[in-house]
Amino acid sequence: MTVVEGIVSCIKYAHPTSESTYFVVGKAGASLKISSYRSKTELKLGEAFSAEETGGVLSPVSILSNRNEYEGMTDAFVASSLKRKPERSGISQLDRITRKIEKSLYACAAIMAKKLVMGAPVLVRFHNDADGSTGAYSLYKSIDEFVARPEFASKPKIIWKMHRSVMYTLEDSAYDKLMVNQYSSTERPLLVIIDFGTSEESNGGYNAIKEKCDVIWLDHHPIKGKIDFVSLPTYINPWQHGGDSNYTAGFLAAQLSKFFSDFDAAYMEDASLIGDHSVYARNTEYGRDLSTLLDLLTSDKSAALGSSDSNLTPYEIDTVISDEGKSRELVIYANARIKEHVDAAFESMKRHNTRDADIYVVDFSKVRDGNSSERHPLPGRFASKLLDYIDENKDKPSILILHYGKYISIRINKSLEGTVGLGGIIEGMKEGNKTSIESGGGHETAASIKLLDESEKRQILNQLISNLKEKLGKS
Ligand SMILES: [Mn+2]
Repeated sequence: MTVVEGIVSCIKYAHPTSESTYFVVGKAGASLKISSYRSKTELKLGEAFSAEETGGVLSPVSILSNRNEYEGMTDAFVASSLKRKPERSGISQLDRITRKIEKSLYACAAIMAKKLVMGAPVLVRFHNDADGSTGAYSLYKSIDEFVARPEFASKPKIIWKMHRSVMYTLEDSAYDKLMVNQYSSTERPLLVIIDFGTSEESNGGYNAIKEKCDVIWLDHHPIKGKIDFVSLPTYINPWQHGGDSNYTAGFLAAQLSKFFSDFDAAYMEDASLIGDHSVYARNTEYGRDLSTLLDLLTSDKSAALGSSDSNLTPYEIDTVISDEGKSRELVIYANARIKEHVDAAFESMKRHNTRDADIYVVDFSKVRDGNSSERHPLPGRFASKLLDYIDENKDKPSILILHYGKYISIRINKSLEGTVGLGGIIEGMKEGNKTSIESGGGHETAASIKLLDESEKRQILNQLISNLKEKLGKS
């Protein structure tokens, strides 16, 4: 039997048949001790107590009055255990932006660390591509080292959720509320969003979740329209600091991760930049393979892990990349599949000539034909790769329009970014086609349109092509 003194910082409510779990911030000598227990009697949130503990079960003895002491100890622990400056990546154009945002990043790290210490639920949603998943992975690895400190007798709960759309919807917020409602905590729960959601379509979800959670939002998509959360001090986007989409969200999350520990995120930074076709990508072989592997894992987990559960956690990513043999096999498999799809696309694509560029149109249902039950490569990710193949050995740059069901992906050679103004074209089309376009947006060289249904796809495609032709001139 030992004596425990501390405050109840979070309670995970029980199912009818089991007991609640109490997260306790207490003391071990002069230092902080973070633990979780069950209890013989009910404890109140925020209450300081003294209890006898046997085998993880508390028998409270008395209620104490020193609850503020633990708050002070927590803040001191967070301040002393976080790093003040992230290790530089060595890519000077990106490090220049990082210097401008590192105060905000530190503030985010401090918020997150406090939630972890106080046992408040933390939910991380990351985009299902190489970029989003590298961000989640860097954060996972670095926090894993952070919570390996002796102060953490119990590990805090982080819920990792791979996100399959580019919006944070009302349904997403409803799910997240259900998750965090299993807990009651002195610190508000935290939602971290990586690599998606900067669009007006996310306003509803954000406004619903902000009542319940603090939000840290790391993105690198251009900011268009009236977005309710971009002025949050915890919303960080390189576009607000003289950068652009080439400073990827996975790279951004890797910089955040560096405040928590010495975890070396360089490979993840590389894979993130390569995955999102950043002009600052260091084209290393390992980074390329890692990006290919993450593309596969985030689009078709069953191929790698044989699991039908569609969520992918950084823990599972870690299992795969720690297995060198398996990783190598999967990279070969992924590259072979991409090559097959590229060959099929070259056979079926149509070309429109303009003065400044060639526009290619690909119907992905013809490319995917015959292996439609498999998810890799996903049409959007594939479109980016296909453009690289098309642009190989060509003197004129290309634009690719790839459509699949209700989705239209547009990929533009970087040299045409200023000429085309893709964001403006899509905004105009959304405005003029409110009854057929559900949503649209993205980066200036990689964006997409989602239709309400396929009935007007032909007209929308023609409109898109003629809008592009107008910018590119007659051939
Ligand atoms: Mn991205």
